[in-house]
Amino acid sequence: MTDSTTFPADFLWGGATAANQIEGAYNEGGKGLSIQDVMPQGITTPRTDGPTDDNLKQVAIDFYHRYAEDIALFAEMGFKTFRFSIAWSRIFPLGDEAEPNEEGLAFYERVLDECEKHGIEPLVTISHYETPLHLTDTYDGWVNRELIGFYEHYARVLFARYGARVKYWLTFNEINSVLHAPLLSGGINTPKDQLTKTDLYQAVHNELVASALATRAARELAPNAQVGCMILAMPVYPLSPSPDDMMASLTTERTNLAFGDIHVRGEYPGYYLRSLRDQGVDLVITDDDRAVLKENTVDFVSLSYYVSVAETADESQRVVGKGNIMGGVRNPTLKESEWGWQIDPVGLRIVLNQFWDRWQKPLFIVENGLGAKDELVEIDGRKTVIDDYRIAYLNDHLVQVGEALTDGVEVMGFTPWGCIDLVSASTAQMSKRYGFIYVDRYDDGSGTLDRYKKKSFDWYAEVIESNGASLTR
Ligand code: BGP
Repeated sequence: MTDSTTFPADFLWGGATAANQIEGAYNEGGKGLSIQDVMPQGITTPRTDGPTDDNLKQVAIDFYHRYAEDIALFAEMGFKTFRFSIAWSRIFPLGDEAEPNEEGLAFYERVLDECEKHGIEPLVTISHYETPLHLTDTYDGWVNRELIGFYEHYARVLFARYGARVKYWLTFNEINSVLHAPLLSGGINTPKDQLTKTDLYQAVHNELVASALATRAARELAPNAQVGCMILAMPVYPLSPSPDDMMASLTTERTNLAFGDIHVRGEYPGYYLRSLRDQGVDLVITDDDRAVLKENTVDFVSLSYYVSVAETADESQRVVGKGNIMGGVRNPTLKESEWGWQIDPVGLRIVLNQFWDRWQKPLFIVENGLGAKDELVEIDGRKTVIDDYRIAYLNDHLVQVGEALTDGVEVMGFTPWGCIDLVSASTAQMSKRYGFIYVDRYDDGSGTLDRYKKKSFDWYAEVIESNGASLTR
């Protein structure tokens, strides 16, 4: 039991998704292709030339046609907020057009109607791993400065159209992941092993400037909006107490923290500039860029959290494990999921405290959860999944959120990832399930797409209803 006052009364309980992983309808409604249409196996294989039939995301869970039913189920759980992304290529099929696609804009209007009907506050990601393919093929994605203008134009269209209805916006999903997954995160066509460090860090810079320009546009077009950055959070522990291991863990951790530092403080930290110099990276940064970054910092910091990692300066001890987009050195004290992601609830408290101490900005946990294999069973004539493992995972992480709140950290809300089963980002599987709602679809593309409530559905409804008081310590 947490104290009934642990979670603030306006805590935003909800769930999170991304367009490419739920919508399907990849070529309907005037939508253009995105990078996801050439990544049928996620980041596990090189991209294809064009769309292929083995790509589960072409149909995904058919949210494009079933959004009303799904949002009603979220409302039944008591969601206060729902995180979804807008598919850039639904609004600008190529990405570089002047005029948006009205059918795409109308679709998200209908999604917002359903949210409003149920009193659910939308939380919108502007770019979640779905760069229009044309921008990748023609411009090499974010390596090219021209993307800044295309993105700003896209963001302006969104703020003008939805600004009065959407309060919470995230500019780029897991912006720091571009260092590790350049195509997925930065729409960069040049294969990672051929990409120069200068091009990679120029892409990072271009995204950061675009994020600041979107923040400026929101202030102008949607004055009630709050704009947040989104960081893939991954605390890094020294593998041993040696100072060299501590320094190595700090250096690795700073590759993530830099993104928050720049979004919150509006300038490049000294350690980041040093690391660029050490790598021989020479960036094009204009005076205008510097001013834009400085003047348009974020209102809040959002984060995904799944795993912590370890780090060591001793090469002979570097046993690298798996993890969210980027892995790290395995921590021998932790257990791991079926996909090898190490499970560390206390790490969430650590990262929340660290971010709060560092930035003093409200924090929003917009992803967390356990990807696991589920078995659909029939109990009393009703199909369900007894997902006690998922309940335990989320319970333990939420208890740590409660601890962080008690530590004085300001946390705005919690939207666990894949509140309804969806296609995984890294491996593009259906069998890696996160949801409270089971979707009848399988890795071979078969399935009825019917929805079933898992045991965790009722559990989460009770957590929300009791504002966290029902959690088990
Ligand atoms: C994050 C992404 C999500 C999501 C999640 C789980 O990196 O923002 O899009 O999918 O991780 O990862 P996966 O789907 O690979 O299990």
